[in-house]
Amino acid sequence: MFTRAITKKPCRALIDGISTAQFTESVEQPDYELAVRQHNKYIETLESLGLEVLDLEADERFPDSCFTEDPAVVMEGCAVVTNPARDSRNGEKYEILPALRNFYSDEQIFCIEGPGTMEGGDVMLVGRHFYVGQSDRTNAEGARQFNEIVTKFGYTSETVPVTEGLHLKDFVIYLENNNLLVTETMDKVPAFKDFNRYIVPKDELYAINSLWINGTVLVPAGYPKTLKLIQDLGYPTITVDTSEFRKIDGSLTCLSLRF
Ligand code: CIR
Repeated sequence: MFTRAITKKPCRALIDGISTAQFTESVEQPDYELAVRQHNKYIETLESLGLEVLDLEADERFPDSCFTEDPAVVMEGCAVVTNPARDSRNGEKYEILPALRNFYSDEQIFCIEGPGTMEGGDVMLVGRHFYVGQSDRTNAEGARQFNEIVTKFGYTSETVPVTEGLHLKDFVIYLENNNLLVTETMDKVPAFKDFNRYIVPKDELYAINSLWINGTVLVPAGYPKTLKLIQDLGYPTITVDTSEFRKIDGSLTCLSLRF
């Protein structure tokens, strides 16, 4: 169960966020005002599911800083400040640290150091086991340091390759109850063989990144097949419009740290 989340308001510089347009037909700039409205709605949704949300002030120096999932990984008893791989995002690690200090003591906070890189979008927790995607953003050294840290707190971790785009959780997501939403590629990854795996159709790739919060699943608006798939698994669902974040490769989990 989650009781808290950390989010950060989108800044005006959001329109210059990094984009590979992996979820859109063409490169498009987000509409700032609409992004702010969607962000507020996202927070309201988390609150409606019982979470207390710390919403940090916007920071114009970092266009992608509303994606608080990436500069840290949080868990019971420990928080890891990552070392985001892109120059335009790396400084976000210094900004997330004071926010983490509200909830974790100095003995519970650790940092991934260069040459290790990591972003939270590559880290998926199942029970007390982490799957760490090795991607353009998270390298083997980052995953090694992470493993060393979390094992001290009773967690385990293993790496899985990310070959399809940005982050691990764009291609596989855990919905508790042993259920995974996957791409066809992730469906074949040996590490996931013992899960109930549900392949999301290619034209709804973006909806893999749905978000389990205390029994309910948040699903991005506009993906009817995946919505039905999740509902047929028995979950109550809430659709959330994230169209402006999608334009810069951002999805539901990216917008918060949950613990
Ligand atoms: C980036 O490229 O870093 C941002 N535009 C999107 C980050 C999305 N974060 C995530 O999937 N955890």
